[in-house]
Amino acid sequence: MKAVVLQSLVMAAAALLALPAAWAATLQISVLAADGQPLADAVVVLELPPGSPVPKPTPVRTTVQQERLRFQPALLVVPVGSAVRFTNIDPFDHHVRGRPAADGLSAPASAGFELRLAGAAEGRTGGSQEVVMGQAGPVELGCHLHSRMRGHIYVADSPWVVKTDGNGQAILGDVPDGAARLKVWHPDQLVPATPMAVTVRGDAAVRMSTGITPRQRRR
Ligand SMILES: [Cu+2]
Repeated sequence: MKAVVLQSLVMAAAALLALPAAWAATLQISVLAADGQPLADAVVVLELPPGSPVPKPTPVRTTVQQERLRFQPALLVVPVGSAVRFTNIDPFDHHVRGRPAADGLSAPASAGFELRLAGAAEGRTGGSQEVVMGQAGPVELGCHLHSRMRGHIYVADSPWVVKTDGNGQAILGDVPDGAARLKVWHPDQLVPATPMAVTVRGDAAVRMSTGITPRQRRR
C-alpha cells in the first residue's frame, strides 16, 4: 500500500517537473477586422479540448470608473469570480446597468445588475459599488440616465485570455503544446465568430481574420 502511494507521488512530481517545458509557448496573435485592418479591443481566448486539465484563473479586484460620460476602461477583461468596483467620478448621477451581452439577442431582464451611483461633489466622492463577476461571458454596461454610455466586461473562465492593443496585437503566454481553439470576441460583433483550431508547438505567430467591423468604421 505504502509503496503504491510513494510511486504515485514520484509520478506526480515527475509530471510537475515536465510542466514548464510543455506549457511555455508564447503566441503572438494578430487579429484582423473584416476590411483586413488591425482590430483593436478584440478579446482572444484560448480553450483546450474538453477534459484537458486547465488551471483556474485567479480572480482579481479592479475598478471601472464613470468619467465624462464614459466607462473607463471601455473594455475590461477579468477572470471569473473577480470583483469589479464601479466608481462615479462625474459631478452628476449615473444609474449603471450590466447584463449579459448576447450578440444582438436580448438577455433576460432578471440577469445582470443595477447600480445607482451618486455624483461626486466638492469634498465628497461619488457613488461606488462592487460587483462580483460570477458568470463567464461578455457583460454589456450601460446607463439608464445617459443612453450613449456603453462599456463591456469580458469575464473569462480560461486562464489564457487577452485583449488586442491599438494595432490588433496581443500576446498569450504560458500556453500548453497541443490542440486548442482560439476564439475572438469583440463588442461590435454581430454574430459569434467561428473559433479557430490550432496546434501549438512552441512559440508561434497566429493571424486571425474575422468578419467584424468595428463601429467607428461602419457606414
Ligand atoms: Cu450615466
